[in-house]
Amino acid sequence: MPHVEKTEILIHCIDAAAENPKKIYETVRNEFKQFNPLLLNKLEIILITKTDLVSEKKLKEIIPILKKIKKEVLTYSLYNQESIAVLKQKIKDSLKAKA
Ligand SMILES: Nc1nc2c(ncn2[C@@H]2O[C@H](COP(=O)(O)OP(=O)(O)OP(=O)(O)O)[C@@H](O)[C@H]2O)c(=O)[nH]1
Ligand SMILES: [Mg+2]
Repeated sequence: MPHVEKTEILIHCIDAAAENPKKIYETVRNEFKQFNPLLLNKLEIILITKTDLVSEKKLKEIIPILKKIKKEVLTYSLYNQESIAVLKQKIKDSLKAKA
């Protein structure tokens, strides 16, 4: 069984610099659907990545676009320890809630 089918949770990473984040998100979801529609039912966290590489303005544009798709959107940067801690905690909480 492919790893993606075994995993309990999907972290859907979208580059903060993405020009069309909604389209990127939907492209991946469509690939999942074609591969195995059950993947669409899995827990999913949308994660905006590499936030240190974009302006505050860009971040303020991309967050609401993705929040429209899913209420909970997290941000991440390798250079932001707090964002990593929040992500880890969110994964733990989600898995606990699911169990
Ligand atoms: N500036 C910055 N660089 C990052 C960050 N996360 C990963 N990188 C760098 O981006 C490159 C690709 O790392 P990956 O772990 O593949 O990250 P990714 O999110 O899959 O990024 P891409 O492969 O570039 O799409 C490496 O050189 C990482 O060091 C981040 O938050 N900020
Ligand atoms: Mg990569």
